[in-house]
Amino acid sequence: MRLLQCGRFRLPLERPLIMGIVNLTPDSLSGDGIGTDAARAVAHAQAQLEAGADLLDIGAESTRPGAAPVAAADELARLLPVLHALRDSPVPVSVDTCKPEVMRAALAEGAAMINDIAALREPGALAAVAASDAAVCLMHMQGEPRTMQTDPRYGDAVEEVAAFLKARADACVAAGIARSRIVLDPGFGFGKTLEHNLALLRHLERFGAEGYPVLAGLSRKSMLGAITGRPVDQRVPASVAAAVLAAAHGAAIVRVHDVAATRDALAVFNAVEKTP
Ligand code: HH2
Repeated sequence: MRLLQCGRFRLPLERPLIMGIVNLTPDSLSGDGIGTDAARAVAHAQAQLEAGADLLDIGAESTRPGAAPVAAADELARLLPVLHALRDSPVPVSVDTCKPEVMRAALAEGAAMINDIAALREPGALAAVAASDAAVCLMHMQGEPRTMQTDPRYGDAVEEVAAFLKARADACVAAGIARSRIVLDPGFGFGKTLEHNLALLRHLERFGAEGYPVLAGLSRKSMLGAITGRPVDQRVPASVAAAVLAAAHGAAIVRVHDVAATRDALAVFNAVEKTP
C-alpha cells in the first residue's frame, strides 16, 4: 500500500484524501479568513475535522493575487497558539508557509507537514524540512503572489510545471528528504490563466509520473468564478465538481474549504471508482 509519511502519521493513498483549509488571515481569497483569533481558528479546525477532513492546512499569510506579505513574527504569532491547541490532533496538521523560520517553529510545535507555495526555494527551507520527519507539499508558482497574475506565459504549461516540480523534488531528495514524504502540486491560479489552469487539470496525471502523490487546490478559486460567473461565496458546487474531477485525474489530496460537501461527493466517486 502506498503511504505518505507525515510526522507521526502514515497516510494511505488509495483513496483521495481531503485537506481542510483553516485560514488565519484577514484577507484570504475565499473570504473565510478567521483573522488572528486563535479560539475561532481552533473551532474552525474542529469543525473541519468533524466534517471529515483527513488533514488540516493552516495558513497565516494570504497568497491571493495581490496579497501583501506578512512578517515572520506576525505569522508565528497567529500560528503558534493554534498549533499548540491542535498538538494532539487525530489527523496531520499542515502549515502553509514559505519562511524557513516559520517552518522550524511550526515543526517544533507539532506540524506534520509543510505546505510551501514556493516549493522550499527560500534559503534554509530545504534544511528546515530535512531536519524533521514531516511531509512537504511542493507547489508550482510562476512569479510571486503580488504580481503573478499580471501576464502569465508558458510554452507548454503542463510540461514546464512538471519539470519544475521534478527539479524541486530532486532537490528535496538530495537534501535528505525521503521520497515517501513528498507531495507535488501544480499550483492552480498561481501565475496561470484560465486556459493554463484547465490544461493542468486535464493533465493532472502527468504530475504523478515521478511516483509522487499529487495535491490539487481548486476550492473557490477565481478560475471557478470565471467558468460559472459566481462570486467567491457561491462557488461550493463548482468547487465540489472540481475536487471530483481532480480525484478522477489522479489527485491523492484535495485542498478544500467545504469539507462536508467534498466528502459526500468523494464518497460517490469512491463507490464508483475505488471499490474492488
Ligand atoms: N492555494 C492557496 C493557498 N495555498 N497551497 C497549495 N499547496 N495549493 C494551493 O492551490 C494553494 C495553497 C490559495 O487559496 P486560499 O487558502 O483559499 O487563499 P488565501 O491564500 O488567500 O488564504
